[in-house]
Amino acid sequence: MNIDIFCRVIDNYGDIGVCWRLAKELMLSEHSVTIISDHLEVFAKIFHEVNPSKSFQICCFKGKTVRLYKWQEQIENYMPGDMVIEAFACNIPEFFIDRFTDKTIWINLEYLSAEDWIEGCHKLPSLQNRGLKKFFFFPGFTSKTGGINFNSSTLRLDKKELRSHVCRQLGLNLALSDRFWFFIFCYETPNIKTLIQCVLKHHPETVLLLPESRSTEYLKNTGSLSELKNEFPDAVFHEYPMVEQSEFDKILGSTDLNLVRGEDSICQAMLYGIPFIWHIYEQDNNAHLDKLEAMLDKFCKFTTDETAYVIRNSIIKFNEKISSQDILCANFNEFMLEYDTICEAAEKWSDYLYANKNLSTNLLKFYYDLTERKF
Ligand code: TRH
Repeated sequence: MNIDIFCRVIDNYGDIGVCWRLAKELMLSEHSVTIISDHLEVFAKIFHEVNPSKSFQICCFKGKTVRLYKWQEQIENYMPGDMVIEAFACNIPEFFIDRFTDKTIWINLEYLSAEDWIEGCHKLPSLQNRGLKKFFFFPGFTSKTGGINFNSSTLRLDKKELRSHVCRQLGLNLALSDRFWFFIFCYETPNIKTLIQCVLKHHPETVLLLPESRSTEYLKNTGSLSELKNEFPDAVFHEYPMVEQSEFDKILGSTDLNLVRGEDSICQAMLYGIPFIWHIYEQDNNAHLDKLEAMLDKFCKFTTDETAYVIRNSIIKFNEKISSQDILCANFNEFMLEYDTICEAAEKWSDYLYANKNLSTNLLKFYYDLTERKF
């Protein structure tokens, strides 16, 4: 089947990150994918084959090809695919809609949420001009949603092997494999430093993986990084440039703790079954806090009330703008003390998410159900 994915980059890497991950999974299921995006520079950071100066190109990934157009208001002779995915209500160009046939399935891929209301809206059609229908598709955490966006080939690889691979890729000494590993990719907040201090009190020889990112810049610009290096001389603070998304996934899977941010990185972190702290992307009217609470409600069902309390306190407090550093420190300390129990909960949560199948599988099933073809 031919599938088109339209994506506008609002900010950061998550918009194109979600689309690229979905595209890869669809490509590996033998479908022919075209991505149309307005910000190829951002795409090139997570997929190095992309040449941002080209308006059209064909790129290769694991022996499959993907067609890539720079977003434009006209693409001569381009006919829409069988399924057209409009990511995050990005408003696909009129000329393109004009070429839809009565067989075109138009999907509005929404943002991920753990809130219950999405189950009621998932798969609903919304009527458009000319009698066309656009179907809402919501990634989510239950079987009544579109599931989580993940690549079946990269997840659940053996952690030891991943660690050796990451050591080679990032130029880390293999002897560091036995230490506690902490990956940090979040937004700007003083709470990062407090969390690092707490982790390092428990594991002074931690390897901290610090990708080129807003959080690493923040740690450097505020002087926190040099202070931490002085305070914890046995820790390894490893800064490195951004890597391709498939390598990013392997790094997440090789650690003992992930501090991650937008919907794409948090999903991968959860699927590895490793303890995580979610620094959620901030939205107007604190809408993000409802999303965070909703996710915690679901995740915490996989552990005892005591551990749930510790997890909630640590993650919610991390996301508060003005947090007392003493309280945060006490919460993170509890988190580290409960670490083994949190690992068990994270593993169960990951198993549960896997059982709901991934976004690509659920989307294809929806397409085939709609068009009454066999899956
Ligand atoms: O980058 P994010 O903060 O993205 C977003 C956007 O702001 C978006 O508008 C918003 O809707 C969304 O968050 C919730 O965080 P996210 O989603 O985690 O995406 C990061 C992507 O960057 C992810 O696909 C992984 C990728 N990445 C790499 O491929 N290599 C790297 O080295 C790093 C650090 C990230």
